[in-house]
Amino acid sequence: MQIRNDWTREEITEIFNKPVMDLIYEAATVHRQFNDPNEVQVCTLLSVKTGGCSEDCSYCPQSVHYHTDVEVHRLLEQEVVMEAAKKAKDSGSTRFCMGAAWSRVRDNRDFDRVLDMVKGVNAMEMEVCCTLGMLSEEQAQKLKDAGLYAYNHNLDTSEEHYEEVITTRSYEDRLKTLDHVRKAEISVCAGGIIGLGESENDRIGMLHTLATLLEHPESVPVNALVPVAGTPMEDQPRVSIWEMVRMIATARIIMPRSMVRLSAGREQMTTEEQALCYMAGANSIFSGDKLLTTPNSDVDQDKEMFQKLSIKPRSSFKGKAIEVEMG
Ligand code: SAM
Ligand code: DTB
Ligand code: SF4
Repeated sequence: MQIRNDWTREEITEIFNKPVMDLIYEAATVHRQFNDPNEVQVCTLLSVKTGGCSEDCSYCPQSVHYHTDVEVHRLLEQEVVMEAAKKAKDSGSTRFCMGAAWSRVRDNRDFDRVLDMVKGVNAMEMEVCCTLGMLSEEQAQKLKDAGLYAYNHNLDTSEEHYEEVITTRSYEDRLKTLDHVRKAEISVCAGGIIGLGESENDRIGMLHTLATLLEHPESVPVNALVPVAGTPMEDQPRVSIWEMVRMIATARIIMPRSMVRLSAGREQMTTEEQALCYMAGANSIFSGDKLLTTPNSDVDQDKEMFQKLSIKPRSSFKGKAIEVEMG
């Protein structure tokens, strides 16, 4: 099977709408052609700058536009970040992702400090990832030079549904940042959220945009909305396991080599529900009791789950981007 980036919307719709058993079977079949189905990568998130963000993403507890319980915190000190990274590594994480509640990166001292954090984590031999908002080509290059392995920037939803969710920046802006990341030869992490009041057609639209990028993102996070009190999305109904399975399985079939990350929303899921997601091709998770600001499954719970399912944690630096670099 070939990697394709010429998927049509109709083809993706047909896959997405298959009977669940056929869909999982097909996704699981593709998954084992490209990946070890018993391996899942464990990643850790750290919010290095929390709250007070000027964007109005209506799912996000860190936006200044909404009143939530999140406490604003300026950029963390280097030592605090290094300590958290060491702890993550010791507990088995192979990727460490630093998130900042910034709309965009600015060329200031805080950015220089983030570059130092990237250098520090890179020296610990973990895949170092950042998610800092919009980025210019020059800023992407600076991050690359500091040793950044991956950059996360989500499309969040379909182009059509986008303005129902965010009004302060455009879909085009998001795609531009992804382009800057790609040009700097940083591994791309881009996915979205389900449960934002979008239709199935919107979910298919987002997957279509991701799978028809010139190169697929090496990592595709699928988040289930974590509804947070005070945000406009606080009363959204919880997404069902079958909605997650459909997203993950379709992403796996159309982007066979990408890491598909079962991201936000995992805390509410049973081991059985998660097993369906791994069967459908999810092969990466965030572990640790906090995502950025919301609760998540803790490391011990996940270790127990891995044991039950005989899943091995995937080791670091096995992705395509690095193989290409070293080859
Ligand atoms: N400020 C940067 C940005 O938006 O690109 C980086 C941090 S932002 C919190 C990273 C991603 O987290 C968002 O793009 C969104 O997909 C996800 N996210 C934020 N709040 C969420 C929530 N309540 N539920 C699920 N995912 C969420
Ligand atoms: C992604 O797609 N999901 C992670 C990571 N990228 C940065 C973030 C989820 C955040 C959930 C809400 C919170 O904890 O604040
Ligand atoms: Fe800001 Fe990112 Fe939250 Fe949007 S998702 S409000 S850009 S922190």
